[in-house]
Amino acid sequence: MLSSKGVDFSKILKRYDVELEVEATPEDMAKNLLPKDPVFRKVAEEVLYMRLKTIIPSVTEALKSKDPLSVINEGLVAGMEIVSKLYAQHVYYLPEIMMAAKTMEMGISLAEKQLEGGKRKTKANVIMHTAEGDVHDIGKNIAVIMTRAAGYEVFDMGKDVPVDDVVAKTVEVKPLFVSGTALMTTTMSAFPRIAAKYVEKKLNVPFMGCGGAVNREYSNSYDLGIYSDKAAQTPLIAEKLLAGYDWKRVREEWDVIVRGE
Ligand code: B12
Repeated sequence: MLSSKGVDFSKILKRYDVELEVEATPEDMAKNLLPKDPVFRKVAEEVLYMRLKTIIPSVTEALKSKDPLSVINEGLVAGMEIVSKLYAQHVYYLPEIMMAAKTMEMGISLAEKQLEGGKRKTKANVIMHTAEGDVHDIGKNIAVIMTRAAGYEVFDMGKDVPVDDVVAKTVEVKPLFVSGTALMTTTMSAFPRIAAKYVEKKLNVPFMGCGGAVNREYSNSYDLGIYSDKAAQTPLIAEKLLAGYDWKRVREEWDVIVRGE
């Protein structure tokens, strides 16, 4: 008869994915990344720990002392950025990303209502979309909110948007610029294809290539292409385009525009 006596269980019954995980807990890893301000910290923690039940009371409380855009940027989006870092370090996995994004979106829709209360005349039209073949829209949705909050009329075309639909919408609404989000190396090639169609149709519209799959070098590699790294940078670039900068000047002065360097 088989006996387990004397068996060293530390060497068996192991899940190899778990073995890849780091020792630290999410709490340890997040300690230095969370905002220092206690109000923003509380909101960021709700996202980080996926607290669907308490996000609404926490955001309601934060909105009493902070403006809605800061609650979005410095609380909700800051929390989501920590989640992305924990994912990259194998502390969090896909279910956590999805739950945290849901928590963030609940908070954003509440804060957004207060933004709309003070809505001014729109500055210009902007088109935003996620690339053809790509369903990753969490970052794009953040960018849409930031850009709307900065006073632009955003036409959110959603995800997996065909190249030709983006071009047709551009002809229709004559935007200040168009942004595309690509999280996959297989979908980012839609961006130079869109830009080439603009050139062909003599549409002088800057095309902002964004999302985890692309970098500044890639987005600057085709005519009309400009780059934005974080959703919160969009209004900074948009202001310059509104002031008359063309795509070449945005590229040249990018560090100053975005980082003040
Ligand atoms: C969540 C997620 C999903 C979710 C998407 C849900 C959704 N509604 O978005 C689901 C489960 C559906 C999914 C599916 C798939 N996924 Co996925 N997914 C992810 C994951 C874990 C997180 C992405 C995310 O939302 N990050 C958080 C947001 C906030 O970040 P972000 O989008 O980059 O946005 C930031 C910036 O890029 C920027 N930004 C974004 N857009 C814009 C726009 C403007 C204007 C500006 C200024 C800035 C900006 O601002 C944001 C922050 O400020 C990543 C891993 C990773 N580390 O990125 C993989 C990842 C992107 N997925 C991947 C893959 C392969 C897939 C699948 C093919 C898996 C499969 N085999 O089925 C499918 C693809 C389906 C498809 N056709 O698109 C790969 C892509 C690999 C590659 N380089 O090509 C990744 C990198 C995972 C990996 N390491 O392999 N996925």
